[in-house]
Amino acid sequence: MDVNGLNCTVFGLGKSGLATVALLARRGAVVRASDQRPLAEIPEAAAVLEAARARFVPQGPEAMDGAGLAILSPGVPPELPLFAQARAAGLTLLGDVEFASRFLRGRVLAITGSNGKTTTTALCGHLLEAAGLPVKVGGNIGTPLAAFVEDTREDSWTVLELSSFQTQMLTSMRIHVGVALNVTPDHLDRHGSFENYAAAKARMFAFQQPEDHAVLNHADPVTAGYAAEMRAQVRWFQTSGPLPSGFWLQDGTLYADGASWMPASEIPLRGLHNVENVLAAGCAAVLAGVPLETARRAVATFPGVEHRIEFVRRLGGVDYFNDSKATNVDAAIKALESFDSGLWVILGGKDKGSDYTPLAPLLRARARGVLLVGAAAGLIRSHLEPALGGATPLFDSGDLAAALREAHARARAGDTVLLAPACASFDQFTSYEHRGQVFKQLVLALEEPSP
Ligand code: UMA
Repeated sequence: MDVNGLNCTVFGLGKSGLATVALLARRGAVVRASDQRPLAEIPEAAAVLEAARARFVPQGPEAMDGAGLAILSPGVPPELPLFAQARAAGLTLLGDVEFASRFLRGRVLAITGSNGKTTTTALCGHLLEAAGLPVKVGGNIGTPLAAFVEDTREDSWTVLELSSFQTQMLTSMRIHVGVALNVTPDHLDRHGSFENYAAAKARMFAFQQPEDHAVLNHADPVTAGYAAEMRAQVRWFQTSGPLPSGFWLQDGTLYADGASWMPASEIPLRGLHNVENVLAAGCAAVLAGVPLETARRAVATFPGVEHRIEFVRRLGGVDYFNDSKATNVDAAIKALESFDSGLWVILGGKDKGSDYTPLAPLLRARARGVLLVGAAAGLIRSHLEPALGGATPLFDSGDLAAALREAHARARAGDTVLLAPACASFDQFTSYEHRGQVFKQLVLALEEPSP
């Protein structure tokens, strides 16, 4: 794509926007950079804007005056009226990934889903690397595509985690191997309905060619439904027993097209959902050219991902786990399912329009107590209290420090304290990573209980 001399406006000056500003400048565009916050509140933007000779403009229709192209960060809703007006006036609006993909060389392996996509993305990168394939990993996992797209090569693979905010904005990007893990309610505050959210994710496959592959979870009704519209070749995976072809789990063994691939006991991650992630990653990696045996050995050495059911410490016989990335109800359910009993669960944060009642059966069966934190605490209590009927006590802790003090005082040897908030972090933290870091620091500062 030639943007030399073109007037371009970038909306949102977080990681993606700033990487896009820099990419545009390297490509000779005349750049304006916009944010709903004043520039003074985004200290990390100043140097990038100066290097790109980009002018800051507040968010509004004027930011696009005379522009030939506008690029939106994932967190900037394209449904805002100012973008509808700009589109109606003929301006091209692209999402950050779609825009960066115009500079991409080589092939793309992309992963979407409501849960598990970060682990699966990191694992795919690990498997391709183990096979000696040139690979770069980025997207929603943390490094925007714009930051490294110019380093891609004709013979390289780009492994991308794509959120619904990013897939929603795809208009041409070709994905050679696309993986859809699952689709459960998330981000309904932004997408408006579950149907819109599922459709946003399905766009990942819209520009595939017949020689490309779609790796779909057969056991998830939404991802299974994607097959009907698919132009690419469908490959299935599931943890619930054999399939005519594809990757599946049966009696503790992972199978690849009918042949035994590896025992589930070799997977160094907790939970059935992680077996699902390994099946999806294995299937995708083989399609990218990784030999099965190489994939098997590499799975066993996968270090896992920070903030995903991450073991922090054992203290006084109590295990502490950080699953700050459980930012929705389904992810929290997956975390609860990964432990048998004796749980002290920290729930809460910023609500995203969720129904928390599906957590109740697992809490009733496996938790000794629930510690509520953050802005959503009252709402979560109102959903859980009737559903739990007093079976599991709920404590109003307010914040993470108080929740940990409470859990630390009450937990007995053999118990597990689990941060699995089921909410976004933005009420008390800058990101789920920030929340996870704070949690880990607090856990590491806890002292051995006196005998
Ligand atoms: N902003 C505006 N106008 C708006 C809304 C936001 O100007 O109407 C501004 C904010 O003031 C802020 C900037 O936009 O300055 C933030 O941009 P952003 O929200 O797009 O965040 P980035 O820092 O660019 O990070 C994004 C992803 N964030 C979101 O999608 C919310 C990161 O995923 C991703 O790692 C990064 O791009 C690189 O691709 C995080 C995330 O929470 C982990 N993702 C959601 C999830 O996983 O559930 C989708």
